[in-house]
Amino acid sequence: MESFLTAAASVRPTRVQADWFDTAFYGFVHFSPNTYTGREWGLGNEDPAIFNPEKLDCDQWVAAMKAAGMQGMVLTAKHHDGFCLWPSRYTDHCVKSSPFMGGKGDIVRLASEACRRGGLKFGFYLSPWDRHSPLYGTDAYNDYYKAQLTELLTGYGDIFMVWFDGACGEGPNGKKQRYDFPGYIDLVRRYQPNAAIFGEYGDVRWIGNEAGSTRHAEWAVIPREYDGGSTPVQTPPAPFYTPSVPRSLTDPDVGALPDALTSAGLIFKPAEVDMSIRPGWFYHPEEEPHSLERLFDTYIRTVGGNACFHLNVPPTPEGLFDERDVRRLGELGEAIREAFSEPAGAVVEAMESTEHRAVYRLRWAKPQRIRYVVLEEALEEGQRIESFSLRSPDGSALFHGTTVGHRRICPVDFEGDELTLDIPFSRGEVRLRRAEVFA
Ligand code: FUL
Repeated sequence: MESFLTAAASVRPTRVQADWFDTAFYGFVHFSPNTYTGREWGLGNEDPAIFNPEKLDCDQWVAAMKAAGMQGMVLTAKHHDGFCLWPSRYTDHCVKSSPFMGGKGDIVRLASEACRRGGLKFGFYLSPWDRHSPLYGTDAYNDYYKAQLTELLTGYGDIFMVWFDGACGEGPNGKKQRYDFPGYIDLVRRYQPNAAIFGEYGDVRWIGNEAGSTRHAEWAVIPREYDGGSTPVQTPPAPFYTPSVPRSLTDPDVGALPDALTSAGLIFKPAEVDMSIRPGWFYHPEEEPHSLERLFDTYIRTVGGNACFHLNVPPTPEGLFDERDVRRLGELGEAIREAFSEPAGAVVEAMESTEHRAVYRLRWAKPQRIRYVVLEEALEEGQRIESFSLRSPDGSALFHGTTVGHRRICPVDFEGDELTLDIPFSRGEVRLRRAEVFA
């Protein structure tokens, strides 16, 4: 048991995963013929003639995302309808056949160039599920998909993220496809070794819902059973390994001790929270953006909950972000900047530190009202903290938390110049990267 805990405490991220974690908050852009039909899942038989974003302005997208504090953008290069936003050599079901820029346009190029100009990282989503391709459901489809993936990986500069959607429905001939994920992953590693891969076989996993819900305790170190088999296993099988425990990424206790202790071994695979600023992934004029309160709270629970936040903003049929969304993104960025603009300069002193327990004192220069405490573990050495509390000098609890990991943002309401961070149980010796308080 003790040796397994020691091994669990040292499960480490790859450099790609560590860089991805520091990207923290980035945007999603869902854009396709659905933008013109009002659907969420296109049928695959949409006429490319409907796709014509006459006022397309990717610089406007970038400016709005940057105002929110995002550091990257992931564009749906192809959604389930099979329509490609770039002029693919392998199909005519793409921008070539649309009236957009007289068939000479390339939205992947325009978006990636706008990102580079504006200082955002760029990535893409390429739906494996394709309701248009006549090859879908045959081995030839995997070749087609890989050829398209290669076009995107080699033609558009540095890619920070490739997002593989696990959705697998029927194609135009009623057949389902067996996706060659290991083959797709090989291509990403070959052409874009710095790209983080989202999906069952990738570096980053789905949190388990699309509503921005988060767990009581979020672990980046999880049983190998949640992975398709590509991620290196970093521990031996756990002491209570039980082959029959059923697991799903929607479970409430992914990676928690009962889950870890019954696994066949642990991997490092952190969670991404994907949600849309509106109810739909694609633009529907009648929908409104979510409230600032909901978005800000989601930011605190995701970026401040050992996950990354991937927030979708859908362009209108004209190719612009809706002014209502632009305004909301600006408000969100303002709220984030306001909350984290005044670090009190806390000095951290270890009062006690043993293999499984630690106590720290945080002290800052002048008494003031504190609204947030931000904690980070040195994740390159492993995720270790199981539970913690923040206490005022008189011993009263200000906040009870579980995991910390990449970052934990703790909302508090407290006036003073000192507090105690009490960690009653960690899987191994605690290593903090940062502990800071904000007025
Ligand atoms: C899902 C898709 O079916 C949705 O349309 C959307 O793209 C979401 C991000 O992933 O699997």
